[in-house]
Amino acid sequence: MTIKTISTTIFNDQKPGTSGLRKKTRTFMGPHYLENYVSATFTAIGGGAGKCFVLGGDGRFFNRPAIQTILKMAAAQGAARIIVGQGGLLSTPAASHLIRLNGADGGFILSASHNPGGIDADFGLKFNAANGGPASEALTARIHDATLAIKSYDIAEVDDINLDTVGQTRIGTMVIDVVDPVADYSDLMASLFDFDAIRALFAGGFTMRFDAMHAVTGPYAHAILEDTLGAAKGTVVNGVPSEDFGKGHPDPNPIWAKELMDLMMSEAAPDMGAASDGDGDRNMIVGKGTYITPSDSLAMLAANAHLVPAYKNGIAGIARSMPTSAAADRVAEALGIPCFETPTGWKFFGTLLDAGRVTICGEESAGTGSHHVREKDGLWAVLLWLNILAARGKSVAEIQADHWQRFGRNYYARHDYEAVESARADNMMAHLRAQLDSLPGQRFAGLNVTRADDFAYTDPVDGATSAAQGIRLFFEGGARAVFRLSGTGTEGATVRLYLEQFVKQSDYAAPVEQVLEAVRAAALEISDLPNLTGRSRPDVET
Ligand code: VG1
Ligand code: CO
Repeated sequence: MTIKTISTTIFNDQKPGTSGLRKKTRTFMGPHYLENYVSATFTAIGGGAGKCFVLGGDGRFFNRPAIQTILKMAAAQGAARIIVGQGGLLSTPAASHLIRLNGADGGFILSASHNPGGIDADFGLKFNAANGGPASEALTARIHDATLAIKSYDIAEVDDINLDTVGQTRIGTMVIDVVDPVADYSDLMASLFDFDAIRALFAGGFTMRFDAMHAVTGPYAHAILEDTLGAAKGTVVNGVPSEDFGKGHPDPNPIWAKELMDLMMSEAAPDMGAASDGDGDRNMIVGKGTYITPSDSLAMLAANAHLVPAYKNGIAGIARSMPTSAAADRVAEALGIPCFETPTGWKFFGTLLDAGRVTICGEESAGTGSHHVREKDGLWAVLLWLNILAARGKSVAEIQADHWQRFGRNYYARHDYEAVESARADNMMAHLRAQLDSLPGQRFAGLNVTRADDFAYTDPVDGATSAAQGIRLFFEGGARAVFRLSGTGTEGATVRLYLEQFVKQSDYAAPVEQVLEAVRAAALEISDLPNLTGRSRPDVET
């Protein structure tokens, strides 16, 4: 094996965001771009010599060539072993599991998650640590620093590796194990849930549609839902991963999974609908005629988890990202367990999970997960719902109605203003920050501001601090508005406005838009968003 040292120059834009580095695919395909970032990652972790890594991606365009590059660079580092998903495929939760199962030193996951794929769309690369979870902020900072200091990188000069056959090959002394991407994950799921009860549910006529959105979860859902649990053939749709996700947007929400939503709101609806995202870590849950918001799903799963084998002794605590609704907080209170509020992004849950302080975590963006891996997990959430439905013998809508009766309802919506000129978005955030001290006591759109701050977090386990994580505006009467800028986009800035209103009454029939109208109007007035961004309405409302 010949190792070549290639000289390179730095790129100024390799700062990882909420979840790894995301750029236009053509940027990643440009000379040295991927290589610089991979080399910087090796530098940041003290080199790859003698180490074991997991490697795979969501199957989007450029997945395979990127895997070949990383294999050759790992060989040049002197890595001992790489575990690669067959065909280069691994869902994010499956990669997290493989890291933990094999005691690997970390993993490279090629995905831009919910962002569209294709040569003119997006690509991404995340590095996960030995606990199976996303790189901490300290590690991503070291990677970024290394990207700004790089002068050269090493790569083995060898032929491409066959990724399509399960088995072992080598580059020099580095062992490459091409593994079935589904098998170990599927065993893990079987160890958590009462598969017999779910099998009986399907055998009893329960119907479902799972929309894999042409992304990585297809093979997992086919194997687990249809082949193992006996859901009817055809339950899984769009189940073959495609490089451009069927030209779709693999984001499981009512807008991008519209076909599924339309079916679920029609006469022909099956008992449950579900969808997952590009890399399989997000989920959407829909009942016959009713949508479960991700924030509610987190709360409902936490409230019912004890009905499922893996959580039968109860859960230690719940963590939710700050913009996620407070529905889970009420469950934690009722269970007498702690609830942690973290910044956006799964990396903030890792220390809490590792320390055993929480069992279930979730985000409003359709991510839910538990201590079984260190990532959010789409199919896990679907199986947890199925197990709860089987245990309770109730429908999705009934579980939702029961939950609201017991805990009240956190009406919730997220409004995204996409591809806003960055300077204008920054200006709007600055305008908000400048008012924080003077807002309490003022009245907007009929709502009194009780508190306003810029969310800052101190990790209760390792003491790491993260400032400026989003502007929170609290109003009298249980309303809250949050503003933050997305850290996963690849064009301009995306402003996210999260709206919430807690209601406790006898019925919850009022439409979401109506309940949230006052807090929306107040948030827009305070931020001056329409004027400062030039946008009169959001691009996506979920
Ligand atoms: C978004 C979501 C966040 C999620 C992140 C990665 O981040 O809001 O909750 O953790 O995507 O998810 P942002 O910074 O754009 O708001 V995934 O499934 O796209 O890796
Ligand atoms: Co994802």
